Amino acid sequence: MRQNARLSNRVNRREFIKFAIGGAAAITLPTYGCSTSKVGGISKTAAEQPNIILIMADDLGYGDVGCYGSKKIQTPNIDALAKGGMKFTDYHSNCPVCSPTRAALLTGRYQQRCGIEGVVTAAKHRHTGMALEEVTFAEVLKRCGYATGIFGKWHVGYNVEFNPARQGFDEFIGYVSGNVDYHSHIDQAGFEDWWKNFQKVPEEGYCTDLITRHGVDFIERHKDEPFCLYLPHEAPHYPYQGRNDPPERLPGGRKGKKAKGKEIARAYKEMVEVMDEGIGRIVETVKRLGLERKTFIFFCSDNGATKNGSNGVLSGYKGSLWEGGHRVPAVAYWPGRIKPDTTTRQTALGMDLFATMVSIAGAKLPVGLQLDGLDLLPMLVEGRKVPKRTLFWRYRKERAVRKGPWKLLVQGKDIRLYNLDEDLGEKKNLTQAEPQRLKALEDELATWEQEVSAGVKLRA
Ligand SMILES: [Ca+2]
Repeated sequence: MRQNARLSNRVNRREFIKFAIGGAAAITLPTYGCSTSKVGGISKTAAEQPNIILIMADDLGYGDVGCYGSKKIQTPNIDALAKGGMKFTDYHSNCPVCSPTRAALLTGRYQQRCGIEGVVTAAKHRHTGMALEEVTFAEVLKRCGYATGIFGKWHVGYNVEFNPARQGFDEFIGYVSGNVDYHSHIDQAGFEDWWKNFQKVPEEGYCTDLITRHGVDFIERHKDEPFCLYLPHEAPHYPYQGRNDPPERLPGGRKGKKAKGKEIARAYKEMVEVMDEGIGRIVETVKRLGLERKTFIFFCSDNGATKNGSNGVLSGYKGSLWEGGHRVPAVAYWPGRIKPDTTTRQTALGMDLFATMVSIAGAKLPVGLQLDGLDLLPMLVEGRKVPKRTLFWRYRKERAVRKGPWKLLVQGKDIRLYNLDEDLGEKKNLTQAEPQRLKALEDELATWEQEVSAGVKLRA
């Protein structure tokens, strides 16, 4: 390893060595490993490396979960994780839509740095995706001895060249597009989209149940070694289909029955509840195998709900930078490490999970890699405050900046300033009352935009 490598936003490609995988094209893995130093108060030896399970819902809103106040939807298993762990009230996805949130989650950096600023669409099968030189948490954990698996939605690259198996995941079963029919697994553009690593391998079953089943199987097979399981669920993203509903998308481009009106509300509730049931099965598996105290479980959503779901008291929906677009449910669970039944008001973002997982594993980052996200472990296990910072969102013509309780929201020519401690619903615009604060946040935004966009070619 070149210890004197120049620090750069991107890891220099010469830092990588080539590995062959299953006869397929070579993949690249960075040359780094594990640390035995104490991180977050935890001493890491290979035998003691905690397992990591990251479960993410798709389009689940701030008001769609029982412990976040939903009266319509029952989520006893997510609620139990919150009861036994920590519930976040100020956790955010990095973007109000799918692909950019996932790029940030996977890389621990603002998605703007890798050019995934919009949805990687299946519509035209555009040959876009997250570049392989981007370092994912799976690559870092794999190099540190972890078995890595992803079961569910990928959505940061449609083509095989962008497959999760080329981004550090030993095992991938699921779909690469933004959504599939829950039964036929046909994507929005009419293509079958159910993969086992590099191959399309059809599998019968309801999407949510398959994701759970493969997750349980992965835990059982890897119970004797450290593992990192990433379960990006489809629920409750459309198409709105319960377990016993007919397929909407049929082979040959034929159309089946599509849910409308009250059927959508009924299906939506069922979709969340089946996912919750699956989360219960994952937790039950961890307990049954005696892994509960050495397994960190994190649950979150990838963006806010659409109008078919609930964002609780928040304004706005998926696709906007109102709080409802990106403030989402999140729960961390780790018996013996995270104090039960706690609620944190600390602000956290999806991109923080990379640094947090690295810390939990005692892994080393490749030389030159600079994460934007922060390690949340000291906050999770020791109750420390997350260091003060300014956070940024950018999606289409919208920008948002958070600093403490203050939020700058720019939507085209509309500029608003809110104090979220006093006004979570973003009703009272304070731009007139706080001109200096407004100017300072605008300046920070301009600096950030310049910094993240330097040298980045937009891919999506
Ligand atoms: Ca989504």
